[in-house]
Amino acid sequence: MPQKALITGITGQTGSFLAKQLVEHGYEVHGTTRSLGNLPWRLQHFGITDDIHLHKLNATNFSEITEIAAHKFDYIFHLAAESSVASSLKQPTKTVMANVVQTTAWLEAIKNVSPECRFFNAVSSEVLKASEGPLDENAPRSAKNPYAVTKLASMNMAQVFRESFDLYIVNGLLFNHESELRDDRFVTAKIIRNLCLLSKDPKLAPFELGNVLAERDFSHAEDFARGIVASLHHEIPQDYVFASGVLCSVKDFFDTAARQLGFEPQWVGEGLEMTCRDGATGRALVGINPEYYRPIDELGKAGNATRAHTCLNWTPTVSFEDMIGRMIAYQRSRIE
Ligand code: GDR
Repeated sequence: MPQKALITGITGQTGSFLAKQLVEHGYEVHGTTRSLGNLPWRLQHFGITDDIHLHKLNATNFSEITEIAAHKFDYIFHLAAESSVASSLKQPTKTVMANVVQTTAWLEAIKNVSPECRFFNAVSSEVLKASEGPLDENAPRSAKNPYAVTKLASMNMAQVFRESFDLYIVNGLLFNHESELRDDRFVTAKIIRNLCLLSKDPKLAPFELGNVLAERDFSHAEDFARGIVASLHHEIPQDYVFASGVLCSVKDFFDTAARQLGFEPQWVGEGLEMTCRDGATGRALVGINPEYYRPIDELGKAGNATRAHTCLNWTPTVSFEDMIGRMIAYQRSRIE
């Protein structure tokens, strides 16, 4: 009998990489989606749409969640969420429903109808407090935006269920994870898409970013998907940081991508007056728009994934440059 796995949020970036890996490993893979009408383009990209059992789910409907959990999966990977910090600032109540109420409903459902199921809960580096040095699972907590508040609550809830009801539950403290399948609500995909468009059309006007001095710890989502699978196969359920350990500013990400596309990025000005031109042609590539700034944007958080290295034998394999190269190649293939 193949092992049965359910991925909530299977049509998203990380859900799709996870689905691909589980299909390749011979699992029977199920997934939830808001609408069966929407084409799951990421699953199509991997050519695995026919291998997936899709379940339509209204994520705040507790009885629908219980019905799906009653299929008695061996593993549930709970990734479905409002995952954009910017969107959470615009729609905090919706974010609470998607991230706290939904997660609690899944936890309650597995406790009631499938207590043997191993459950992964996707949490975020946004719940960790910035401080000197890379942050591990024991780093102090902090939540500076609605998204972070909801992820902290969902992590606390998952820990309470693990300890109170003896369930196998893992929280993954995921630092930024990007890929060719990222959508451009997120800064890396926005940069790649716009630079590719600029490189194709010499007359195109520059685009706009927010705080380019913000720093993040970027990895490839495919590497995280591997770690997430491994995290449910350890002998004890515990929480894991997944991260590269390397800090990089949005500006550094932009510069690396621009160079790979043949531009010579040269920045001038400060704060809202910052702009970047191509040194070879003098053409403006990007400017700053305060609309994209966050009210609070914590700087300098890198992750320490030692526990994942030690307990799961997990190491990232896709380098920063290769990740950007893959994003560019994919984006170019879509716009050419
Ligand atoms: P983040 O990702 O909030 O870190 O959450 P995002 O790509 O949205 O922002 C990263 C940094 O870039 C700065 N920034 C901009 N961001 C966006 N979206 N658009 C812009 O134009 C722009 N200009 C500058 C932001 O201020 C920020 O500092 C991601 C998500 O995947 C979460 O779900 C996940 O939990 C965390 O990473 C870890």
